[in-house]
Amino acid sequence: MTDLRNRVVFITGASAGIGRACARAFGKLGCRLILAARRQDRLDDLKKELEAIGLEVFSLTLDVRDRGQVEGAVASLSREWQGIEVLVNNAGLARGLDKIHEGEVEDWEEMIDTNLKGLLYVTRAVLPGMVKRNRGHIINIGSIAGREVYQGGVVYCATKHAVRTITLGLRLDLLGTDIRVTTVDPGMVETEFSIVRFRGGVERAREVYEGLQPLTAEDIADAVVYCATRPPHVNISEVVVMPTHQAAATRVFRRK
Ligand code: NDP
Ligand code: 8X3
Repeated sequence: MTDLRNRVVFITGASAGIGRACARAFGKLGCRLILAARRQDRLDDLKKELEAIGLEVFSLTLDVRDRGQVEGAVASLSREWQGIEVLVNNAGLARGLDKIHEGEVEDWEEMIDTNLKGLLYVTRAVLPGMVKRNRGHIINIGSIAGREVYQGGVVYCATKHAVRTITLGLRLDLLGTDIRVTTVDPGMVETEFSIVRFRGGVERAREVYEGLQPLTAEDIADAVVYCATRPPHVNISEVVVMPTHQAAATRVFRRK
């Protein structure tokens, strides 16, 4: 097992859902946590909660779409926070479920800027330090949307296919280093994801999970921590996690 006690774990999108669950799960291992997201109040609450159990937490109010902000934030980390051991590239979102010919270009741009460009900006800022230290682990949160395409989800799926390509490419570019690269690709997880996708449409979001037991954010955090804690010579390349009653993105069994 890799002992991550006192190691620095940097999680993007830590203010909700999978990112927040990862923060708590790595916290249980005694990691030091850099938590990034745009909603500072959420980060403050989580920081307080984790500090109350004795953890060291550094919160970064950060929009991953803003390249300057990302570069500045990583460059200005103080010495004790610089040695990032695990980067969880989790920040991401879907907007809308429209067919391409009816889609909103602004929605496409937001998804591409966040899921693809944002992930690249953060990786570009953090990775040189890992290469220099010849240690580290990048864990990308992909999706089954990176492995299949569904109607109305083309641009979201394209961004997640790109994440998968980046994961595969990173593993090639980092060959010969001791840095590990993993993608964790979930099916349906009940978080704020669908509420964000439908711009606050709580009822529509609820229908997504109706009649089936979706994954929880904690289920995914569990998989992420599993990957991060394997012995250093073991790289879990890909993990696909689905609810038992989901066979594919749009193939689910729902109890009436
Ligand atoms: P949530 O909406 O619950 O959480 C998304 C997180 O991403 C929030 O913390 C949000 O923080 C952050 N975020 C969004 N945009 C930005 C930004 N521009 N800069 C910084 N942080 C940002 O959704 P999930 O937890 O479900 O999603 C996490 C990841 O999991 C995403 O990459 C998603 O694509 C992926 N995923 C989700 C699945 C699901 O069914 N839920 C399935 C497969 C993959 P804030 O708004 O405060 O910035
Ligand atoms: C989120 C899961 O099924 O909406 O990545 O693509 S899905």
